[in-house]
Amino acid sequence: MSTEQSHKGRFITIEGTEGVGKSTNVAFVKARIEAAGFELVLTREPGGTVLAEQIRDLLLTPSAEKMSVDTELLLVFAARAQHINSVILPALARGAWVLSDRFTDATYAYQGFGRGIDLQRIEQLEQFVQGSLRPDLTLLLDAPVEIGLARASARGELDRIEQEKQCFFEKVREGYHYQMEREPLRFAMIDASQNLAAVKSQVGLVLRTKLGI
Ligand code: T5A
Repeated sequence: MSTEQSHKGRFITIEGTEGVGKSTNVAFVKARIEAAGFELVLTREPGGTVLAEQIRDLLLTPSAEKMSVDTELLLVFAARAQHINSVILPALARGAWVLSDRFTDATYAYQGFGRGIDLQRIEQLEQFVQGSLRPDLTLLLDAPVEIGLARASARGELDRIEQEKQCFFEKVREGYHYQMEREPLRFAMIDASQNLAAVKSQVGLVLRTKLGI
């Protein structure tokens, strides 16, 4: 299926640094969309298909061999190509809504700002892999890095990327802010440092005002 094909469903992404509460809030957003009567496909990146989940394992499992930043970037986009063609485009084409826990803004934030890869190179891959496909709405859960890292590390073992130093995640957060400034209409920023009830209430308000659900 061509990535240039227009779609009927809505494509929503949820983003943020480690442990800010993306997975926790995804369930809430899913329930709101389904209550409004739409079919919802819930997915995530890297991953979302059997092959793309195998690439996710390569990306997140610590290894004795250091992964080069270019390898990391290409693996992220390889997984995304599989995800888009097997899951996202077919769902949107039949009118379903798609909610993805992370998408390409994560690549700008982690590989661009975090690893220092030229943003133009990411733009080229974005165009190549996605064509015109972009999210309709991106919920950016934003909180000081130390809050999210404390929540994530309370869960136990850290994956390859979670093992990075705090300064890496500060750059990632800066990358998300940069993306939001570039496309303020697509983004809605949520203060994820609040308690969960307050975060959900802010997310609910965004869904009402931006999507009418
Ligand atoms: N990646 C991904 C790239 O480098 N490039 C890319 O292009 C893409 C797509 C993916 C990794 O891959 C990288 C980024 C990531 O490092 P992931 O699993 O999607 O990994 O990302 P993580 O951030 O690692 O996911 P987490 O599960 O750690 O974080 P979440 O989903 O943000 O947090 P969540 O919901 O699991 O919550 C963490 C804990 O906090 C509690 C929850 O109950 C949970 O225990 N919590 C709260 N506690 C208090 N107050 C609140 N408001 C709370 N919200 C949640």
